[in-house]
Amino acid sequence: MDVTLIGVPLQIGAGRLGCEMGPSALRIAGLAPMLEELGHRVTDLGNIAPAPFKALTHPNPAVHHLPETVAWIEALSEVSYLESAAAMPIFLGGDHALSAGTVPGLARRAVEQGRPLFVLWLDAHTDFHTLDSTESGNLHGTPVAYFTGQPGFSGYFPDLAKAVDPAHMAMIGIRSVDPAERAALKRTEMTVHDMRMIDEHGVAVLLRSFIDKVRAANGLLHVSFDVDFLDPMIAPAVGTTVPGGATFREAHLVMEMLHDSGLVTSLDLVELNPFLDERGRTAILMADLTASLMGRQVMDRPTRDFAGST
Ligand code: 4U7
Ligand code: MN
Ligand code: MN
Ligand code: MN
Repeated sequence: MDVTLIGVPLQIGAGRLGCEMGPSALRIAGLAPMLEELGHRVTDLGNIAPAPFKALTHPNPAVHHLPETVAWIEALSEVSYLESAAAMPIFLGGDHALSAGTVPGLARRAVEQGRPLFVLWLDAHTDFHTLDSTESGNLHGTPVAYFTGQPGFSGYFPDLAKAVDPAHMAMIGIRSVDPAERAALKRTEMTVHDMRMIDEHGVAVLLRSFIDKVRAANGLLHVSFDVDFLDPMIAPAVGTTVPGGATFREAHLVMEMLHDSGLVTSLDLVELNPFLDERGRTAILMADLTASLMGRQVMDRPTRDFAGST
């Protein structure tokens, strides 16, 4: 497969600085050689920069870095639209506000290809705040509300060519939802699998039903992977740690099943804050998980597993 790496040194969407170093850490962890070893052709485009800023203020006084974030979203949606034409883009974040740019560009690409865009959101959080509802004002908590077309972004964030249908999304790993997000999500058809769902059913059951849905619709599948999906014991390099996250094997299984589905067409790796890491272990884990998504496996898979299913 042709893979394009795109560094997004964006950090102002988060509450603490450091995600700017994320793209470097993922590169130093050896992401490109790992993917080449799996037989992919990898092109690293280097880091992108934001569009020029325009002055912009919002009545919610908590909101910060709005003009800068809008400038990143503008640049990113163009890059994701262009780079998804012929290759699989992997966006090396950078905080999660970057998905407010990558996803709308991919949605525009999907329209052109006449296929629906599906989004798998791997995160402790639902990132479903509007500019009005956010209390922290950290815009990495808003991308999903924006790209699914919730009200309140018009005149601030760029107009969407096409909103993502909430019914085409699944969230897995959720364990921190603010009251305003919870209320707004209830009004949508979004599939939200919290950690309890993983505990009760196992992550494979939840993911398989989503994969089946994407396949049945002949959809494109974007995966947005927030480091805090993982348990902080194995992935400390994140500013927004929430205990009780996905284990090492749960996360690898998600990636392995996604690989076998053959449906993933783009990926965000977000929220890595190398300033908070322990000797690069979180960066290396993110690179290893990406390798699993791109085909690395422990043993070759038989066509049928022992339970008889393919
Ligand atoms: B991330 C939060 F209040 N909801 O709005 C907020 F809990 O991209 C967290 O998922 C947002 O890491 C986390 O600040 C955004 C908070
Ligand atoms: Mn997030
Ligand atoms: Mn998160
Ligand atoms: Mn976070």
